[in-house]
Amino acid sequence: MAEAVLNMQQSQQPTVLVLGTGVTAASCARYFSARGVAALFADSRQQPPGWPAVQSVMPEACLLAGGLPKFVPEGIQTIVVSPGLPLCATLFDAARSADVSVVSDIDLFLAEETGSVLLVTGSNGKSTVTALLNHLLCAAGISSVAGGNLGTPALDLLGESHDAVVLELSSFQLERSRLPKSDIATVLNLAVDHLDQHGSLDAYRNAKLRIYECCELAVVNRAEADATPPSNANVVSFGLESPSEGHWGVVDSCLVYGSTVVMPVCDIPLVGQHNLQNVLAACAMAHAYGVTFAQLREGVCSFSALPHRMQRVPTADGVNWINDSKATNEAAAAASIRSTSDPLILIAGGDGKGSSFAEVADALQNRAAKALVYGKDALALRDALSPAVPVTQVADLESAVAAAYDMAYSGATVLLAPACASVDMFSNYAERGERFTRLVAAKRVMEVDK
Ligand code: UMA
Ligand code: ADP
Repeated sequence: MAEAVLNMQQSQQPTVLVLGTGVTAASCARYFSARGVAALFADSRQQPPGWPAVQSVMPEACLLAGGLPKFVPEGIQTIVVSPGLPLCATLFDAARSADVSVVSDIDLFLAEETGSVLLVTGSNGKSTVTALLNHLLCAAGISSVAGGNLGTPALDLLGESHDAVVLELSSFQLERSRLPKSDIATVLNLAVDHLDQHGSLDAYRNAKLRIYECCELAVVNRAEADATPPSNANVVSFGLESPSEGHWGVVDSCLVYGSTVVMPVCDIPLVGQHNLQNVLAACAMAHAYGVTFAQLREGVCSFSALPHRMQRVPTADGVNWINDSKATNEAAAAASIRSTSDPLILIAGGDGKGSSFAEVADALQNRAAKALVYGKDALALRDALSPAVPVTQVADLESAVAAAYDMAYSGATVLLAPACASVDMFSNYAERGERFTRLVAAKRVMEVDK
């Protein structure tokens, strides 16, 4: 139970309780203060790091810190749940009995958004597809904005003028939302992730599939038998093989829509088969929205990969150093490993979120590869990968880069694809990727000095 109420200055009785004090909570603070509604905030931590940012928007707001309430505080009519905190059954039961609505920031957003809504979820490729789709729409002259799990919280997009909005949604945002209504929605793929929080693959899948419950058009990956929409949904599919008319695929190294050739695969400026799937998904959604084939071609060719996704780190040593810090689960790392060539040195490590790393081991089978592992789940990684390749356990990312530098020679690839979250040693994947890039750059300076 919450121990402290900080700031007793609030003059207006709060009618909204926001659970969490992170980026989502700050966007809620902006949303409610713009509407003259007072909110109360709660966080399980004694001194939540995001509270000052929330307070700067709503200086009079109160915080219940050090625990989440088990009962609905007096006067509260709505509870907004942030994606990152555990679902509190006792509070939600109490809310139901008291007729208090429990919503997500996505519910609040969708209730007010007047433009077209395109939703993207999946285990991997969400950010790439969200950014690419937004780029395709903008390049075709459609005023579009993007956000959600990718950067800008959904509520902060409401103020911006636009015709379409592309939202990346996580399983947590979908699980906490009531009715994720949209014009076009996709589940890109399903792989093992976040088992530590969802409890089972079924629960994780069910959360993701909610995106199809109320969409006008479902864009479906033909290779994902477990990610199908309801039988009455309108469907456009994509896949890496030849498609039937009205669907997306690949024929003779060209990206096609039915029997229409849209562009050669070699013109796509993104690395790997996984990115080809991402391009197909984004094209399927943009085309369904009205973007022409010529506009799609132009848009795809002018798109640059997001940072920390298969990003080359320039060096003079002839070694191909790649920062794929955003590969935060085993399926992502496996996809990246498969898009590199031998000889390969893989750097992996961090918090494995309960995964077995079997897919990473599978991707390394029969490769001229070695692995360097570090972090919270280094032992589990070592045990899983050592039947496939020689594995060396090191203390941290710095030691991993130093060891890779000693092992690698011209023509080799060193791939940071951690297959893990970064939270055991870094604030986030971006900090991890930046550290890697800096460490590699420092080695380059040593090389020049030699
Ligand atoms: N926390 C507590 N106690 C609380 C509340 C939160 O300990 O009472 C901790 C949790 O460990 C959690 C962290 O605080 O991990 C942040 O939780 P939050 O709900 O306040 O998160 P926000 O800052 O609002 O950011 C969230 C998304 N974060 C998560 O879902 C963990 C951001 O996605 C998203 O950009 C933002 O909303 C805007 O929509 C980040 C992410 O890592 C990038 N997402 C995961 C992923 O992509 O795999 C799902
Ligand atoms: P997300 O937002 O879902 O984490 P990103 O677009 O940021 O997805 O990509 C994260 C990582 O996932 C990439 O660095 C790559 O390793 C992997 N990845 C990207 N797209 C796919 C895909 N379609 N299938 C499998 N893995 C992918």
